[in-house]
Amino acid sequence: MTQPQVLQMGSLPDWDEAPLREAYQVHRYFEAGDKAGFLAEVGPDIRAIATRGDLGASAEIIAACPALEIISVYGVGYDAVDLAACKARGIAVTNTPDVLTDDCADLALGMWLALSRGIVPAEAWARSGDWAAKGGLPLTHRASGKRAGVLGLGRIGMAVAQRLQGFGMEIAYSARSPRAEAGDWTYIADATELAACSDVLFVTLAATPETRHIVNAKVLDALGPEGLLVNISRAQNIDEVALLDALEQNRIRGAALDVFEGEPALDPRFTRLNNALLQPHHASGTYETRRAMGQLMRDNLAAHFAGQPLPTRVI
Ligand code: 8YV
Repeated sequence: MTQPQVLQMGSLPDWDEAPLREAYQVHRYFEAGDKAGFLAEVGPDIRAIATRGDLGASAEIIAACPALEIISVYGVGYDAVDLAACKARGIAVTNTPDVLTDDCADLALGMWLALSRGIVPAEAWARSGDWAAKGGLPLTHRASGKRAGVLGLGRIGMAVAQRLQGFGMEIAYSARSPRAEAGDWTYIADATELAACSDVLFVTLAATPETRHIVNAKVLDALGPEGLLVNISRAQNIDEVALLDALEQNRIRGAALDVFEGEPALDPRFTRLNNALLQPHHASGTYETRRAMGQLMRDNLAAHFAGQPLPTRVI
């Protein structure tokens, strides 16, 4: 039997590459020099796209694959997949939720603690000899026992909030509607009002056209000069220019960011800031989680071609 043809959008760990190539005839889009020529040649036979959360699949790529049946995303975020194009043609889309929740929440908490307590500059202080030469590190700010706002109480937001409870935080959250599981946490639907009630604002929203730039200058000013911002979701949830302005003008105290517009290239303004903690989009980047993500991405493809229900279907 001929193997289904799969378009692979980006590199994957070896432990996913090998089984993918064993089960399918894989065409590696990311290695093609002439992308348009490559798509014109292989596109008509493609039945599945294996892609990553950060790469997705554009309307143009989907259109170049007229026999496409499924897009399997290695990642929980599917904002880079043109869902309208998929819906119009009945193409299934799957993602990898749950398996990465704990790692994303762990990193969010780690970034918050590192930012509040200046752990990265403190390490440099100890290592560089500044400690011996200049004395103790300038004082930092307490992290625990303050007010946290969780913007988007989905799976990851919930895991962040649960961890924050252990730090004695007063927790408020936004979501489409109040969540029964939120217990005594305060529901504040509006992002500006949530920021005004927060010492630290965690952005844990899935990116949609409605959430684009939801964290804007007004929200940042509501967070205020003592406030911290942590983003482990998607860059487009924040107006990055407004954030850079706020950080440069010390209108908020600091930001810890795992995601950037145009990543992996960063706006050079970020690299000049000493009140920002910058991370290379690695919230899900552990061996344990990445193995589970790869397995789930492949399980979705396998279920599709076996005519079985898809384990984690988006549409
Ligand atoms: C990426 C992510 O998929 O899950 C998501 O939505 O953004 C990440 O897990 C990962 O970096 C692989 O590209």
